[in-house]
Amino acid sequence: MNKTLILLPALWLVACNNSTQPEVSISDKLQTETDSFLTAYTAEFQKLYYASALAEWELNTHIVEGDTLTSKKAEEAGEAFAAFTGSEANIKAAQKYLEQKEELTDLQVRQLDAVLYAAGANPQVAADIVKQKIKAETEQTKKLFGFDFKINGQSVSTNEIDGILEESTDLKERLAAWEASKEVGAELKGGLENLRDLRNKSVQALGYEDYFNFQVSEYGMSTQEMLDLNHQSIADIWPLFRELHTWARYELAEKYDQPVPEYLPAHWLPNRWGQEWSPMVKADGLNFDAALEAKGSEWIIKEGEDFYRSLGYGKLPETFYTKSSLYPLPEGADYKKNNHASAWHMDLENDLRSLMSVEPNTRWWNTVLHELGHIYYYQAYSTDTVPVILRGGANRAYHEAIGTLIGLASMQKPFLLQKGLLPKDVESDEIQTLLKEALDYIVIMPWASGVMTDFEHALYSENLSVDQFNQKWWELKKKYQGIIPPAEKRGEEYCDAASKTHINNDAAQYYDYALANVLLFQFHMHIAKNILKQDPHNSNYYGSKETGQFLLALMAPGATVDWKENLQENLGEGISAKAILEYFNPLMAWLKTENEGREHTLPETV
Ligand code: X8Z
Ligand code: ZN
Repeated sequence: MNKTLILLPALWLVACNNSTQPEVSISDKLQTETDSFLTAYTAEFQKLYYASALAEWELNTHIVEGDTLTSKKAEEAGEAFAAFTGSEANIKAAQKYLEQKEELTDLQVRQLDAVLYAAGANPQVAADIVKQKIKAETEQTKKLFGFDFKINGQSVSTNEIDGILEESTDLKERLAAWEASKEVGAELKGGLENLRDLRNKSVQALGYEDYFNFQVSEYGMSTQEMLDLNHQSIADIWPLFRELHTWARYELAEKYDQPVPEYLPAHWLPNRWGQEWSPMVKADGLNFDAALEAKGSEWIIKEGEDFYRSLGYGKLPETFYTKSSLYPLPEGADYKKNNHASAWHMDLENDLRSLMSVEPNTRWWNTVLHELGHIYYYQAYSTDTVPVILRGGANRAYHEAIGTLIGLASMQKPFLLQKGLLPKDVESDEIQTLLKEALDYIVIMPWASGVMTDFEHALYSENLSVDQFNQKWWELKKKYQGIIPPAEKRGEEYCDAASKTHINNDAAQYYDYALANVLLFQFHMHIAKNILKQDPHNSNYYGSKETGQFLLALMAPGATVDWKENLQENLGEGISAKAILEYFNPLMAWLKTENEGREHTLPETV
């Protein structure tokens, strides 16, 4: 995830009115006053943001059982940031200037809106709730990432669990790994219920309907519009997903030598949440795990940087390498770290870091490129033309799209051949390649736009009862993903939703990934067809400065622009699933033939 402008709160400020000359127009005077307010606000904001990011970084990279000092520091820094951004003085000042927004510049209005949005997460009127929320969030992070996953009493890392789910054909072993991965959810259930209430109450104090609505509002959309957009995207890709689901049931039944199940048992799939299924395709010419293994983890990161540099971007600052936490902890370490990948814009300038546990395999290759996408995005808008408080994506989905786009490009054959990651004489089957891609990029859609989005909407906007958390979760998994629990029922003693990182620490934003997926195919089709003039299924971005410039035009303005306008300007179209459908269109005919005579268990429409 992208750890920027995550609204961590307030000193108060008085805007100074230093201009009284009569020849200055009202508008000039107001603009000057607004600028002084924003300058003073920004300086304090950035200082407190950095302090809070540093403390959060420590909390996420050095988790020691029984240590309370690190979390105390993180809470204090979070409270200082919350107190500043949520202060009544800042809210009043921003509101006062916005009353005369016609007299202000667009950039000033955007910054004042950002001041109010930042206040929304931590309003001083709800100071006690905000304090409790910060504490509860810190506790949840510690529990989530300090959790000791165990299979048959033996501690295992999440990388090891993922390895079993990707590789093992032993259903007993798979079940043990899947069940082990869910234990953490039960532990986090109470915390999630508490956080739901605290998150809702914090934002309601400033007039948002609930926390889901607060997060959606950053897109300039209503809750209903966001739900509609997500449901429409699922409807658009549903016929293809339904074929993939049918294909997967038959394929996996054969692999495990089992009868074909009506729905997919969760432990059959190569991912803890069934969100991406591409490891199911192991065709020669598509598998470069062995090549990556030989190159090693450091090489993957350097090669990732090299890819971005080939597009015309600069070197990463030395501190990226010295301050990031890029690899798994050494065996026997007496502390733990956050096991989910993220990118951090620590000071909203040059202190750029990533938190990962890179191992040399395809999954991490993609994740490295994804995280570097965030890092290069941070660099793109850390310029004089983008005010510090607008250093975010045009929207959050844009931020998620860039790195995943480069991940997609980096898996196409011409690039892999150029890098020597595939042997020169490799035979590859285009349909198998497309199938492998669809098992990630199509399969994630009903998960992200459906299961995650509807669950968090139910949680925050509909106040889902705590004794229905797991029931709701599995109802949505079945409806959208066609996935069922390994055994008859997963009762309310579990909380499988809370086994997903974002449910705990990146709340009510997961549709970002679904929208990113839709957008990135729009970007990709444009790049392949109009810039590279290559087949979108066999393209090579490497070395294309023009592609770099195109992506820079999306990234460099940060949040100083309206995302819908930016999309129109750069692509001449609005957000639409047309591109992703066009890309995967050739696969549909193949799947239909493969699935002929097979029973489809998902309905024709969702
Ligand atoms: O969380 C991530 C990134 C960090 S921003 C690794 N992703 C989602 C996930 O893992 O659930 C990337 C795709 C979906
Ligand atoms: Zn991300």
